[in-house]
Amino acid sequence: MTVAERFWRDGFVVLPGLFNEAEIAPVSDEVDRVLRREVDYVPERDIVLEPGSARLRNAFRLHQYQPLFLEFAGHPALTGIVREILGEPLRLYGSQVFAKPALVGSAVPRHQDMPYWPFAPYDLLSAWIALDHSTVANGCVRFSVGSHRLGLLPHTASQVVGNSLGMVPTASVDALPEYAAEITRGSVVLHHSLTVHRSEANTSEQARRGLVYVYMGPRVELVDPARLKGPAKFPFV
Ligand SMILES: O=C(O)CCC(=O)C(=O)O
Repeated sequence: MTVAERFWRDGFVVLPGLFNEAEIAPVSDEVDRVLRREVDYVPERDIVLEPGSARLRNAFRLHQYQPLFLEFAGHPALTGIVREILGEPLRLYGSQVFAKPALVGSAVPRHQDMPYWPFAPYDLLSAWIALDHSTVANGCVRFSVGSHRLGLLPHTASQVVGNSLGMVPTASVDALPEYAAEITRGSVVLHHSLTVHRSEANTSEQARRGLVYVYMGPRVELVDPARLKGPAKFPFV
């Protein structure tokens, strides 16, 4: 079964060791500079802190501010597989860090990504790139297997800073198995825009940084510009 076939069967697919250390290190080091507030190119509106902490939880739209992040989004090892899944031309919608710092990293409520996004149709996917080994202990992302087939599900305000939407409890999702994606640094998980996922708090001593790129398939159009945060620029990758 091909990677694309597994993606469409389960709604996600793990790509173990997609990037080696030499490939991941420059972008990982730059993420660290963002997290340590050593760079001034990320505007405050694109930064979210962990509740009650000075540690960063999220940094959004990084490819719009630092060319390194845009360049890495076009890495052929990744875009080659994303093209097989979504087709081409491929455009980049988003880039963000889910930092999940040691001890204070907060949980991400169960959600689909699509309710956040002003596009149609649903041909978008996220590439979650592990910058640390990601384990159950430090709050790896968990995917409801096959949930992308359930269509758009009801969401409501979550009260979680950085993740404003959470899914309304839904029996059809509860009935599905959940896969905890324990992956090593440099590995990637691709998930569909309708795949239900979540992560638990990081109570461990190990950080769990994830860099996420969102890719748009060829048919995707902006249908609700008022809901777009940032410019309506979606670079080809
Ligand atoms: O990194 C996490 O814990 C959550 C990731 C997520 O929600 C996403 O990539 O859409």
